[in-house]
Amino acid sequence: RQYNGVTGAAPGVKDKNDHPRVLITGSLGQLGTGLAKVMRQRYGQNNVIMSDILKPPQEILESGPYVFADILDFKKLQELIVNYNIDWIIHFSALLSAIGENNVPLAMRVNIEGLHNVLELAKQYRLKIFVPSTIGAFGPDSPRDPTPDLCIQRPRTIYGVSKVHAELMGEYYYHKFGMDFRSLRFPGIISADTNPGGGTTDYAVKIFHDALKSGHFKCYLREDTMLPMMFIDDCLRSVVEFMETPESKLKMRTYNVTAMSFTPDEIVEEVRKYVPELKVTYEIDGRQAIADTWPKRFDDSNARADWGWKHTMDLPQMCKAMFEFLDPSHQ
Ligand code: AKB
Repeated sequence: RQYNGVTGAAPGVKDKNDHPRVLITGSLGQLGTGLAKVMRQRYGQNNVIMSDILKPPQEILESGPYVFADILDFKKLQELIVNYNIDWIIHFSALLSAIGENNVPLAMRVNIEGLHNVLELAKQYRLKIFVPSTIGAFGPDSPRDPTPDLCIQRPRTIYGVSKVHAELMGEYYYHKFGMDFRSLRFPGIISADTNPGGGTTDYAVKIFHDALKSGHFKCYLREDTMLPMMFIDDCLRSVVEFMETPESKLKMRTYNVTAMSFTPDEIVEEVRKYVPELKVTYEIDGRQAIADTWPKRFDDSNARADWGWKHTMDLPQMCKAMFEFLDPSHQ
């Protein structure tokens, strides 16, 4: 078995966990397309069903099963779970931190009602369920450097509130009904082949596109704003490894995971190694107030100790991978 350069079967996977049938909601977002690819290589092309409310590009249609699914339509989801004989749900549908603030009623419907639908279905059909959480589930009252798994969580965005709700609801269903709920709190994710949509950490992806397209990076966060980050391959691997970890190893249901922390200043310095003439201007907007309440550094020691989480990419390696993908002439 091999994915993203990692070989070897995960420990302790048997029967339906060996080739689970997986439904991914919100699969056309930043994480879903890549995760479907990784999981299809691992569990079989037709065992991973991508879903979303958008018309997919041709290459997605050709890559394996893709279906329309609105997370707010309980019956439709039920039908998919039965018809495709689903074992696991990966629930990616959500409005992120910045966009959520611009449409709070929609964020509440998608992030909270949508979650209620998948939790109830996971309970009814005894599915294993993964719901990502985020550094945004912490707030100004949380310790920020570093932020441990268990501490005060009083986020100030609807996205953060909905993710604390998801963590608590999932853990409640686990304790009450024995549902196999799992969640990882992700930092900002940096990807080359997909774009983030509406987050506070998006600048760390935008810098690469701006550097290559116009040579002028307009940054909406202050140059000294430190946030935790991770390269997409590490993120996708964390989901697979976490989902395959035997229950007996898990001491918690929600874990922090991270790879690095940096500021706009630090990533600019690294990007200038590839694009020395890069011009940078700072035009601070409302996302600064969000970032100012988030962790600067993330303590993921429990994930490392309990189920062997290990990142592989730091800031220089991540930048190298981004340029290699976006502009092969930089190799
Ligand atoms: C966001 O910025 O909203 C997301 C996140 C850190 O959860 N990327």
